[in-house]
Amino acid sequence: MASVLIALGGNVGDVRATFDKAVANICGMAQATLIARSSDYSTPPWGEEQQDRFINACIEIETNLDPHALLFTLHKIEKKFGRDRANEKRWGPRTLDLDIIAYDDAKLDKLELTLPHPRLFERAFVLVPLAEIAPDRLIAGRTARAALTGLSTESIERLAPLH
Ligand code: A4P
Ligand code: MG
Repeated sequence: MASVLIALGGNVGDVRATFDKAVANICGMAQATLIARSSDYSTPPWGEEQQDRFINACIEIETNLDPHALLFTLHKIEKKFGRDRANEKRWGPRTLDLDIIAYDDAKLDKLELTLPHPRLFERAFVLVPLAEIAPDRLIAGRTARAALTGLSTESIERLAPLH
């Protein structure tokens, strides 16, 4: 079984409800066990600032799927929840974004799949939820806890559980 960290994001529709369903789908479709789930966070839009705030979260799962099969499954789930890659711009609004942050200690450097995620350490919206569930896990030789010391987290807000 591989231990995998996945970042969830979205800013279109009822994102927190989408996350609940997406996590259930990930467990079902990737034959995965949910090991940990962070709180949901309200985060300021990064990259393209003229859009609504995002909701972000992180999960840890265990799965037997290999990294490519897992990515394929995540893309299917994004599509199921209204993601339309053909009609969106980079860093723009979306219903659901599922990024693989780390897959065990795997290293891959392909356009379609880079592991660990190449932009992870620039993004407080990934690191804050990650630090809640895996603060000291070594990813590319660094930890989320240490990486966060260099980033502003001022306008990131932890949301109370829905249920
Ligand atoms: N890809 C390569 N490596 C990976 C990986 N480790 N995990 C490939 C997932 N996908 C990976 O992804 C583009 C391609 O990257 C995929 O086809 C996959 O094969 P994408 O999700 O369509 O690209 P993107 O989302 O437009 O770009 P990017 O750079 O991944 O950015 P984000 O972060 O996903 O951008 N602000 C806040 N606060 N919160 C957010 O969640 N999200 C974005 C979206 C922008 N601003 C945000 C947020
Ligand atoms: Mg993405």
